Amino acid sequence: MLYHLLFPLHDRFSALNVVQYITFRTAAASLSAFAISLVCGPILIRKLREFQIGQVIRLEGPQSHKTKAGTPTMGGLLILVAALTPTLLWAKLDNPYIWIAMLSTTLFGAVGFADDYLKLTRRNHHGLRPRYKMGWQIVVATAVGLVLLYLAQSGAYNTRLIFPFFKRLIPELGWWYLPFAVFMLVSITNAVNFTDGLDGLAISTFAIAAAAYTALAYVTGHRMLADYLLIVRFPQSGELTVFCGALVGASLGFLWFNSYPAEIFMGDVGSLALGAALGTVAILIKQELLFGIVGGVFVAEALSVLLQISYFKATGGKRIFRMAPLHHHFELSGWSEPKVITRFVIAAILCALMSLTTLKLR
Ligand code: 57M
Repeated sequence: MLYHLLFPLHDRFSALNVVQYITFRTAAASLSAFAISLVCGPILIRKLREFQIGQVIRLEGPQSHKTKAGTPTMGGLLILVAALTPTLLWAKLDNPYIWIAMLSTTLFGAVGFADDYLKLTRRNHHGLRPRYKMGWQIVVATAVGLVLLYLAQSGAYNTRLIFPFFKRLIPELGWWYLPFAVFMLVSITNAVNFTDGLDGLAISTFAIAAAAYTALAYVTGHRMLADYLLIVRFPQSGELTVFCGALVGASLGFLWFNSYPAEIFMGDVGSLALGAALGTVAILIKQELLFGIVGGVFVAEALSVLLQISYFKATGGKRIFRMAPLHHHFELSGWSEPKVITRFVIAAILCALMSLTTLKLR
């Protein structure tokens, strides 16, 4: 919004010229998001405690989690406000990608909010029935996919699939892109959701992935860099750099309070929204499969669940891991919670760096 208000004045006030640069607006969005988090965080925590909106701990979980009962949850509301407000302030609002990213994030967050609300009112960890929770995620993801197909018809998007490392392998999926996009969006969202099981684990690994996508969005939208790196370029996708910058700032701000020992949990309203934000950006900048590297920690967490459940069913009750997702396995192997988190963050940083090197290794 500020771009549309301030840039027209740059003839009279030359300093305002700076608002035309994505880099400036991304930095401003990131800092604004961080500031909003730090100011609003304590207020929200106080309010959540006042209304006793606290986490119900699952009985079958690790014993060490029992002390977390009652921790204020639904902190994802803070993340959403801290990320969307700066995006509305600093991004060009005539860019359809910005609106797709914000709406997808908000609608997945709404599904998570409904789940959190039901858990709180029922005072147990059963929120939305799994079929409804998954069903609504598929409905929202399908809506996003249909909008992308519509944009593809007008040339503002394309339904090709980009493979990391293989610059000439870019098959046209056509209508098949719809189920692919739905699968990607729902899978990434649930992978982030599974990861949110230790203090600061999901938000810190998310911040690292969002930082990588900030760089990827900038390069994808930058004429010279995209051509030099032979990346499928959409001028519109560059503006997503501002949205990603806001996500990074909001994540670091939430991590301020969610770091061990957590004063607040994000809840499903946060984990589903963050997963959708990452998945939507990955799809919009045509770096869908690269998420396998950028979000390597999320992929490992989700795979550990799939392997654990499949093996459990196949062997009539045996387990591969002490407990899934993966972070619980290491917890039950004797690693302290901060040690699990720190080592997962190190892995996330390595994944993000590797993902950026793939731009050149093609
Ligand atoms: C998301 N939610 C946390 C918090 C957070 C199929 C199965 C793998 C599903 C999975 C599951 O239920 N995942 C849901 C994980 C929960 O966190 C809340 O949920 C929100 C995110 N959705 O914001 O509100 C607990 O995680 C801990 N936590 C922290 N710090 C944080 O900053 O300590 C969360 C955030 C919180 C708190 O204890 O209560 C969760 O774990 O439920 N199930 C599991 O993850 C369970 N695994 C399991 O059952 N494994 C089985 C099979 C099914 C694979 C097995 O290994 O055989 C584990 N999680 C828990 N208890 N809590 C184990 C049982």
